[in-house]
Amino acid sequence: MTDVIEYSKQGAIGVITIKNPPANALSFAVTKGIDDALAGCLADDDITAIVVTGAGRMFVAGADIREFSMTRPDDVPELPDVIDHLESSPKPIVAAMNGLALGGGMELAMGCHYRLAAPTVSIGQPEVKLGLIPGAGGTQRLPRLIGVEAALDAIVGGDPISAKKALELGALDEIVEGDLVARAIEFASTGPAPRPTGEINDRLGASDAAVFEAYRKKIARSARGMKAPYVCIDTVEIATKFPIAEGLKKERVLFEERRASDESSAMRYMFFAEREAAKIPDVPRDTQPYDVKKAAVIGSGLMGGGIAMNFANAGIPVTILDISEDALAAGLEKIKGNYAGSVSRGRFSQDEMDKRMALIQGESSYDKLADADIVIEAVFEKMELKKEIFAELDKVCKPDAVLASNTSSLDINEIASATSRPAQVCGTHFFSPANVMKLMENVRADETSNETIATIMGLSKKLNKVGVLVGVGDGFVGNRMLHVAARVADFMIEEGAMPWDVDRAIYDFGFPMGPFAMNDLAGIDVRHFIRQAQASLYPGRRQSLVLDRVHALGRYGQKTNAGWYKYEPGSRTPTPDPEIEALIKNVSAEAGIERRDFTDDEIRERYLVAIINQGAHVLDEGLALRASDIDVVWHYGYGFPRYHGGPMFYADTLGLGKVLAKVQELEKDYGDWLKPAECLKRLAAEGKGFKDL
Ligand code: T1G
Repeated sequence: MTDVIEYSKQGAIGVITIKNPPANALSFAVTKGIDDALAGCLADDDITAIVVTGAGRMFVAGADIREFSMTRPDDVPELPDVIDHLESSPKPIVAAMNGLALGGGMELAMGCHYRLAAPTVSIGQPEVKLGLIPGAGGTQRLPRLIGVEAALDAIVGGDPISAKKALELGALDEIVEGDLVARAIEFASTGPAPRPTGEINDRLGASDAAVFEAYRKKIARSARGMKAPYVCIDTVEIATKFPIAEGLKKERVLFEERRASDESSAMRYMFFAEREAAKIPDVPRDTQPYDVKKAAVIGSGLMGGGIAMNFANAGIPVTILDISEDALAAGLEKIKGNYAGSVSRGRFSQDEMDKRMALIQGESSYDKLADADIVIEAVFEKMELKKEIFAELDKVCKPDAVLASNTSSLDINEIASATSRPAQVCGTHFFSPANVMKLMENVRADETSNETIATIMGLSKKLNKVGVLVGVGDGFVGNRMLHVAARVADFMIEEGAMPWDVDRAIYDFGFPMGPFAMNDLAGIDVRHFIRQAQASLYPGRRQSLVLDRVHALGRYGQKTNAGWYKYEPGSRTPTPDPEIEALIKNVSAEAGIERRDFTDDEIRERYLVAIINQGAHVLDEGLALRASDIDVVWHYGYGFPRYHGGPMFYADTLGLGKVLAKVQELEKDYGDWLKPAECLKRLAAEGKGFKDL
């Protein structure tokens, strides 16, 4: 017995319990402990059968991702070998799956001969979300249990499967209400014959190349830029072509290749980065947050409606306040339309929609907000208007209500000054569309209390968002960086590229869309308004000429069927527009700029380096706690491709010396927009990366 593996004898049944909180990850110690306990059971003539289970809320959440970059000690067997030892045991082995069985955890369960599970269990092979493939038999045994099609869905998609569905598919033998281990012992005591999963071939079906080819086509869009999803398909196909022993060998080779890939190191980094973001060094984990049982949103526009939907989706009653009855009615109608769309797409039932709609109340008078635990203001970006609203909220809301602003860049300290409760004032910057995008930039103002911070960070999780704590500064973190990169994109089209050239290059890097298509979606008028507000912040710097000209034509983007692109009425498909091309060329000529060609690589490099350098400035100014927080912001706020990590991780892979040299080159063209950040210069000089901060 070790401190991570508990062993006990229940009559003639050996019970091996994994106790490695918080996730029962298969660390080196756990892997060795299971193998040693199994060997003990096989050597003990009194033991006729074995039960393997987990302590706590999980069975096993997978191999220990933290150890992937470590060297396995000589006395620790490889996980696939331990699973082979289980499978080839002459004594029957029953997995008593008390909780989540993911990755190596599901592979461990499939090495057992039978699988009994609690009703709350989910199983899955989420390795693909780490840029991996299952590496301990999952691609070879799961198809044998549940068939090729279901196995492809599980392994290529990586999503969990409920116990009920897993039982239907054949991955489980029984769902046990009540005492799971007792039932597993009883089942094992009946002396079932060992049933090696690898020898079950009747569900595999013939190897039909067309099935796999079709699956490769099916994932082309979602797997763009990635390799792991395709290698998952290849390895499941191997299961249909080779006996288990050979298939396992081939799987292992392909797994090691994935584990060594940049794609996987980036995705493993992001797994921990988003968990790290939830940890605020000077806010103890046991800080008591305010209870959020009732919410309110001020403003029933696109953002206010989207924010309100998040609360309803989480089962929290929410009041939307708008002093305009018409705006309120329109806002509620928009929410209803959004939910109806989800119902028509089969995402949830009409009954579920009705439940969520019932949680949303429209009101026009502030006194209805007296019992709200949190109020999120989501009105137009005018400081005076926001201060009036916060002063009113301060009067009507209960003393411990949290008052948050959804502002995308305004000074939360100034907003807080309009209240008598600055400790309970903060920012909660949702990204549009607020009911879809997962990022919440939670803004800590000078006097925001630990309790308020704990409340909004906990609320992010409750709303199924990824919360990142940021400081007060123009654009906070994400937009602070985007604004510079967007200007560099503007300058490049004034110097020779076209919007569709820039968008192609940035799309090919892995973003869901390029900056100009994104601007057409969010609205050129919005960006133009922000630019005007910012003009005083950056005196003397080069300004984008072309944006003003497009805005002056009333081309605001999709909302006007014309922006940087043109759009057929009702269509969201951007089409390059000769009118824009002519306008841009005129702007260049008027500015005396001699246009030149840009390669896609040069466009990508300039755009990304602008993001990276501004991220370094954000760190210098203390607006983000860590470089990895910036990466989380960029993945969840702007779709930075996870297989490149985030801008700061990606910069480290390029080498900061190279990045700094490019920044210094661009500084010649773009002045202070590309002034090298202090931490970038320091790290580059020391031969270090942002990970060393
Ligand atoms: N390895 C190491 N640490 C892990 C871990 C893992 N597999 N899973 C969770 N943790 C830590 C996590 O970092 C956090 O730590 C704490 O546990 C609670 O996690 C051979 C090669 C299981 C759905 O991809 O998806 O098996 O921050 O905050 O929200 O083929 O954790 O408290 O210090 O996320 O309730 C495959 C990864 C691995 C599953 C629970 N398995 N984990 O979510 O808690 S590769 C996975 C998750 C593999 C085999 C291959 C989630 C969860 P800390 P949490 P949660």
